[in-house]
Amino acid sequence: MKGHDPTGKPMIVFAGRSNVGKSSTIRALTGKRVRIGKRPGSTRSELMIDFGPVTIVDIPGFGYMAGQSKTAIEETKTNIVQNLESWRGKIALAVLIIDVSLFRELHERWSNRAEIPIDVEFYSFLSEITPNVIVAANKVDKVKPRVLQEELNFLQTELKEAVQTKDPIVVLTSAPKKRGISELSSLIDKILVEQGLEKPRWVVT
Ligand SMILES: Nc1nc2c(ncn2[C@@H]2O[C@H](COP(=O)(O)OP(=O)(O)OP(=O)(O)O)[C@@H](O)[C@H]2O)c(=O)[nH]1
Ligand SMILES: [Mg+2]
Repeated sequence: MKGHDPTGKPMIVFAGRSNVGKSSTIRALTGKRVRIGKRPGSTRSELMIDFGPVTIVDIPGFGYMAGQSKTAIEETKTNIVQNLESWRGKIALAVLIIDVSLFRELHERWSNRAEIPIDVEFYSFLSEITPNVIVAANKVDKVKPRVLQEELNFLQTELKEAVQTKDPIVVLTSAPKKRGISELSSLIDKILVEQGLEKPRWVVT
């Protein structure tokens, strides 16, 4: 099934670093028992989920994966980028999942090495593929409430700096606790309707 969409329906792609909760978020939205794992690299190739009027695509995480060599990790990333490019015309929207409890720490680590943080790089890339990108700042349950606003501001500032032509759409989520999931599904629906597309039946509304 890799890289091949059997349905031809509009795609909603879920992308993000390994272990941020892409599969968990899809499960919370759709009730489909997609594979979830404790270790990064649980989803090894694109999974196409036929979901009513749309195809939901669970994309493998990029970045670190347990038990994988650096070369293999690089190859996975190249593969993801190529697949997304080849689906360009079919993607109705992209959901970028970010682990908000780790974002600042990872961001600082990459910036200190004079590299573009991978979450931000991917946000720019997805924004080139589609004008419709939603960022789900997931694992919000792991962030201390008193620093949450600060972390969110930091994330929004970094995203805005990366793609200056529009304000980022960010929704705070916790997939296992189902927090923010109905907000996320409403945002997705809004974007689908704007494009004249049909809304799927989410399990959480
Ligand atoms: N605390 C907390 N844990 C979460 C949240 N979302 C996912 N997890 C946990 O994070 C781990 C990874 O979840 P997955 O949904 O498999 O993540 P993924 O992004 O699909 O991972 P890969 O397929 O490996 O790239 C699992 O142990 C989940 O239970 C969240 O919002 N809060
Ligand atoms: Mg996964």
